[in-house]
Amino acid sequence: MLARRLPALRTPYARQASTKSSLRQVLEEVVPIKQQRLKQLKAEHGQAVIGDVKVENVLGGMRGIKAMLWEASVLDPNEGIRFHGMTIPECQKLLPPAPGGKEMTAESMLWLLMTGRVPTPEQSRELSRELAEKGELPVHVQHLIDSLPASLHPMTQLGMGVAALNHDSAFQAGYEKGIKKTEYWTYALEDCINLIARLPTLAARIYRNIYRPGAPLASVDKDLDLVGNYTNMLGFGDNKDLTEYLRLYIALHGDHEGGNASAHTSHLVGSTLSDPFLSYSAALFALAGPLHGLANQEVLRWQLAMQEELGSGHEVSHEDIKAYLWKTLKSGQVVPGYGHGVLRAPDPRFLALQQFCEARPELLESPTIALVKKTYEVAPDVLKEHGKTKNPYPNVDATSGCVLYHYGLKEFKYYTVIFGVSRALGCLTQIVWARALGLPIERPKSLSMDAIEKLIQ
Ligand code: CMX
Repeated sequence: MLARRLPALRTPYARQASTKSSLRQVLEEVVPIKQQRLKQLKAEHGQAVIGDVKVENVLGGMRGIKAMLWEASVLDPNEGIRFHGMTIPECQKLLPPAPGGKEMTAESMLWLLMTGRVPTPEQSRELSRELAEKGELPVHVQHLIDSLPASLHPMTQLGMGVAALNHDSAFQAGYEKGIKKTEYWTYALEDCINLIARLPTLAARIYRNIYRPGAPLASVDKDLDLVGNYTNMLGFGDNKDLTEYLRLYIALHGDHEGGNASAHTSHLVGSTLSDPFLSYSAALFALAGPLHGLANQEVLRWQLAMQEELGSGHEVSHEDIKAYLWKTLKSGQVVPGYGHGVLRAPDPRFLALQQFCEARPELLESPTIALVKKTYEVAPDVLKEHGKTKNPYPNVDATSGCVLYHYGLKEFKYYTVIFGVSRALGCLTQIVWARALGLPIERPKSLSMDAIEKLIQ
């Protein structure tokens, strides 16, 4: 049995603290353990069968095919996401918040995703300091972003900015110099940390240029955490509730296993040894699709149109919302924020964000937040009756935007950019591990209809 043969290697280390102060030092401890574990898995169980492939899987967007190694998180259809085995409530309890705050920080989540260990408050703060020190945007990227028209979608601008950051890629420079395979991950880590550090600065510059042209842009404050700086640069630094909300949102949205379109894209592109900037830039363009990350923008557009037609969430009846849902479905559109490729129950990320609202009476007074809540009370039954979607329950996007809207961040075309800042945590963690574990270039087999029919015969 696998469990008996690999006892030492299978010990979960998620709750063990480490005395090392930097992320790199802890990774230097953890990487050889996982490398050994992978070697053993390959040698002893390389031929074990863990699933089969039906024609419907091939025709159905590869749903259900177990085809990728992704260490940081695993998604259970009913229970939702676990990060190195930890649920969202466990992360909320155990991951250190920013000084003076209550919600886990992006740095704490990044530390957990990368190392599998819960950081101490000092480790998390040390990482905040490192990110803040590396947070300034190179001048050529500032010029590039400033030259773009405000009418260009913020996600296009973000993807372009991230790609242009590869000008300073340590991985690319190292590869050209001929670094050894065993060293790849350390160069990838340097790029990933630089990218995570610069994403808020880049994302805030895009926001300022499009929505607040001419407004001053705060510089990175070395004493703030990543999200504290991001909110500050967006011009909302005085709003402690919004900062806390964004900390929670960015941490819990940081990873959702590997098969989703953006995560899979960054992994695929990274597998060609394209550097982390180019790999994540590609992921952002997958995130920009309305069936994936753009859904948070679409949810708010849809909710506001409903509010315009039916009235505030406090006044509208369940019957009216039902009729509105049917109108959407009958016009051939999807109900944004509902359904999921893997989940078959309400998304625990949605529930955690709803709990954030429940704890703040002023949020419950918001007509839009009330409408989201009332929609949740009727939409699953309508979707069940409609009978198409395999998951009639809300995903995280059903609620994420309405809180931003309430706090005054009303430009919903920008919301996917915030998702993009968040998802870097998981995608870039995977890039570091893919290089540390020496994972090969991805190359699944495709088939024509002729070839499939021949196989069936
Ligand atoms: N409203 C109406 N119809 C829906 C639906 C929804 N919310 N969700 C799924 N369906 C339909 C699908 O369009 C599909 O119809 P067809 O057979 O006519 O093509 C059918 O139900 C079966 O789809 P499924 O297997 O349940 O769902 P998929 O895995 O194919 O797609 C997802 C998953 C998320 C793209 C889909 O549920 C959807 O479009 N939801 C709305 C958009 C959304 O909220 N996206 C955000 C997801 C979270 C994220 O990735 O960030």
